[in-house]
This record gives sequence, structure tokens and C-alpha cells, in this order.
Amino acid sequence: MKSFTIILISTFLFTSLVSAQVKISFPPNKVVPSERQIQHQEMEVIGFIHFGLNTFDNREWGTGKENPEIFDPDSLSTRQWAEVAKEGGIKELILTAKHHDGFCLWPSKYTDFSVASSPWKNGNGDVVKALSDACREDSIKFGIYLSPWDMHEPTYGTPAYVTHYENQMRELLSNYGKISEFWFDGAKSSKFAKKSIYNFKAWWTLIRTLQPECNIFSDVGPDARWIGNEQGIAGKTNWSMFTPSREGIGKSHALYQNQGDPFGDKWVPGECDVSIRPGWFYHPSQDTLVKTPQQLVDLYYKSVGRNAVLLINMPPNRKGLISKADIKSITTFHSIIKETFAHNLAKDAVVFGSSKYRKSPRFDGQNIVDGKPQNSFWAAAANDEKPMLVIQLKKFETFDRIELQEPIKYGQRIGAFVVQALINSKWRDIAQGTTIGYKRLFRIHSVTTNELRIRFLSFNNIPALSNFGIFKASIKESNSTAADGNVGN
Ligand code: FUL
Repeated sequence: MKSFTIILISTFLFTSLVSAQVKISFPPNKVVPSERQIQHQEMEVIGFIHFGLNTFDNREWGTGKENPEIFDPDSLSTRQWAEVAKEGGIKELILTAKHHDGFCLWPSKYTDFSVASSPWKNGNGDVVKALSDACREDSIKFGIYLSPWDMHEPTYGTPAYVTHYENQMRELLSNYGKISEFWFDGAKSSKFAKKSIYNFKAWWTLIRTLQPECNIFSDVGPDARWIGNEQGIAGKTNWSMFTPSREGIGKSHALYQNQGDPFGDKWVPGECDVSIRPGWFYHPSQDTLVKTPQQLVDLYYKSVGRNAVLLINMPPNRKGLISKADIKSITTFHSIIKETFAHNLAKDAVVFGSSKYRKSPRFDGQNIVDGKPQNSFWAAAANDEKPMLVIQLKKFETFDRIELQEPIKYGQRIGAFVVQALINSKWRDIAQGTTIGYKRLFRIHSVTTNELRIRFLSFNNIPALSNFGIFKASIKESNSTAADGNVGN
């Protein structure tokens, strides 16, 4: 509740302060992403693989006392996992190399609680290696989840555990090629809830040393932040700026995580984790509860469409394969998204920016429909107090999806905007929002027009837009979830 009030107050202050104060040097903003972070956000949809002892004894959280002999998948195929990811439009797979029970999916030198003590491949298997190889072959990036909470390791909770964890990190960061994301889970034993028993600073430094291009995820980043829920939903207002020092790993405030902070001192965009099934691990009883393609599409709009990355978990079953129902759902989801966003009906439009005296082609309004989202952009003139873009379509078009993108390498600037369409000679608001960031999508009731405009109502620096699109949704999208952007047309 406290953080909610703070966000409301800061959003209000931001809106009123910045719209009055337009002249700020350009470019760049102080808080901007690294190249590594931009690449991460451009993936849009990434995948989680939860697999381990829990898969075999039907649990979500183990105890660390399990018998490794239960780990015995008879058809494990990381090739299949990578293929499914590819067909599902998933650009990176993150594997639970070790979950809270402490069981390691690679033969770690530092414990015998691992695949080496299992009957799978007579103890000679290595799931981390198998999946990193399969991903590389399919040009899918590979990430590691290494649970800090380890219920098996006797040193857990003592300073020796920090070194133990570091040793395991070294194995994973040194022996499996490029690691593109390292995922720190905030869950922790209640016994140590209030104690500081980890050394995240040292662990992050180790990652930067061994894998400088690896993105680090945790509640507070430093490269990507938890979005504050496990339903895959970002705030409609979602700043990539964020002040990590206000929060703590495992003790973050859901709303602050969900919406970010226009005054945040670091660039830490949101990542929305969600499972395709009710659980993170495979349970036969959930075979009929796999999310439908339409549900995943809905989540895409609520995550990627709200300036965040969508992380979808697809847990392999006891055979070591992703089940058919999950495959059907993820691949249909991807085909719907591809179909919907295949043809930008504004691509041949003529675009005018309100600052007519701005001659530089570099900042021309036309850049927002040139199909190069992050490479070219429009920017208003420094003294333009009512920045606006007018988009004249070649002919009347009917559409129900709107896409906007900011050139985020210059930071996130826009805090309020409205999209209008000329209908029967009157300007009607068809979508209005607060933040845009990397991407903002709207589902609206169908609109037919040949002219649109975007008005920027609040901004913390000269507003810039890199991409604008209007689309007709694939008929495979259900209408039941549509129209979250309309404002009375
Ligand atoms: C949580 C864990 O406790 C769940 O088991 C799962 O791994 C999820 C992604 O993160 O904190």
C-alpha cells in the first residue's frame, strides 16, 4: 500500500513537472540501457525449462532428501526442447540447473546430489551440456537458473555456502559456452528469511568477469527485474527505470516491481515469468490444464505489449519430453502473433511531425513507419510544447491492434499519450496510455480511418518514437479479451 501511494504521487509529480518543463538536453537521458539489455528486450519471448527430481516425485518444491535414483527419464531429448522453442518463437531457454532441493542437472564436482548419482545414462549424463548444445545448434540463447536456496547442501546458511555456490557458478559459466542469462530466484528458506546469507555482489561480479554479455535477472536486476507476480503480467504503466536500492531480493514490493519508477536511478526492465501449466514442474494431473494459445496471446499483450519480456515455462514430463498439449499451445500462440503482426497497415503512410521546422531527416516523422524499430526514429523539436505526429494512410484501413515503440537506447521518455483517429471528420481517442518503452500494444474495437495522430502529453525529455503500427488481429485470436485500449470510440 505504501509503495502504491508513492507510485501514484511520483507519477502525478512526473506528469505535471515534466510536461511543463520540455527543454532538457538531448540525447541522451542519464538512465539508458546497455547493449546487452537492448538485445535481451528484443527477444521479447523467452522460455523456462523446469525439470529435476520434482518431475519424478510430483512435487513443486522438494526437500533435498530425495533419492537421486528417481531421476530416470527414458526418452530425454533436449533436441526436442530446442525445436519446440524454435517453433514457439522462443529466443532463449533457461534451465533449472539446480532448484531449491539442491539436485544438480550437471555432474558438479562439489556435490554428489546430481545426475551423476542417477540411473539416467548410467550416471554419465549432463542435461546442462545437452541443452546448451541443442540451443546452440538451433541458434537459441541459453540461460541458467541456479537456485541460491539449496535444501541439500550441508553448508547452506553458513559463509562456506557462498563459496560453494560460487564454485558451482564457475562450473556453469566456464564449461557450457555462452550463457546469455543468469536467473537468481528470490525464494529462500524461512529459517534464514531475515538473515543475509548470500553475497549477490560477489556473484554478479563473477558473472561480469566470466560472461560479460550475460544478463543478470533477480528481483532487483541488475539487468532485468522480476515483475512482481508469477502470472506473466506487467503494469500498464511500466517504466524500465527502477531504483534497486529501494528493494531487496526476496523482499520486494509487488507494485514497485510491476510498474518501475520514472525517477529510478538504474535501467532495469521487467521480465514476466509464468508457467504454461498451473505448476512450474510437470504433473500428470495438469495435462488438461495447459494454457490455451489464446491465453498465451493475452499474456503477450500484457507483458511484451507493456514494455517487458515474457518468460514462459514449458516443463518436460517424466519421459524427458515436452508434452503434446504444451507444444500445440505454444506453437499456435506463436503463429497467431506472427499472423497478427505480419502486415503493418500504416507502412505506406505519410507521417508529419508537429515540429515542422525540424529539417533533419534523422528525426523525421516518416521514420516511425520505415520498419526499422530501433534504428531510426522521430524526435520532436526541443521547444515543441505540444508534440504530435500525424499519420496519413494511403487509403481507409480497418484495424484493431496498435503498436508503438520508443528508441530505448535514448532512454524511456514518454509518460502519457493518446492515439486518435479521424472518424466522420472528428478526432476520436482510440487508445490512451502512460508509458511506451520498448513496446506498447493495444487491443481495441475495430476502427476504420485514413488518418491518425498521436499526441504526447507528458515526457521527461524530448519525446521520440521509433515505430508505429496498426494491424488487424488474426482470426485465431479470441475476441473475448479484446479492447483493453479503447477509450470510447
Ligand atoms: C519461484 C520458485 O519457488 C518456483 O519453484 C519457480 O522456480 C519460480 C520460477 O520461482 O520463486
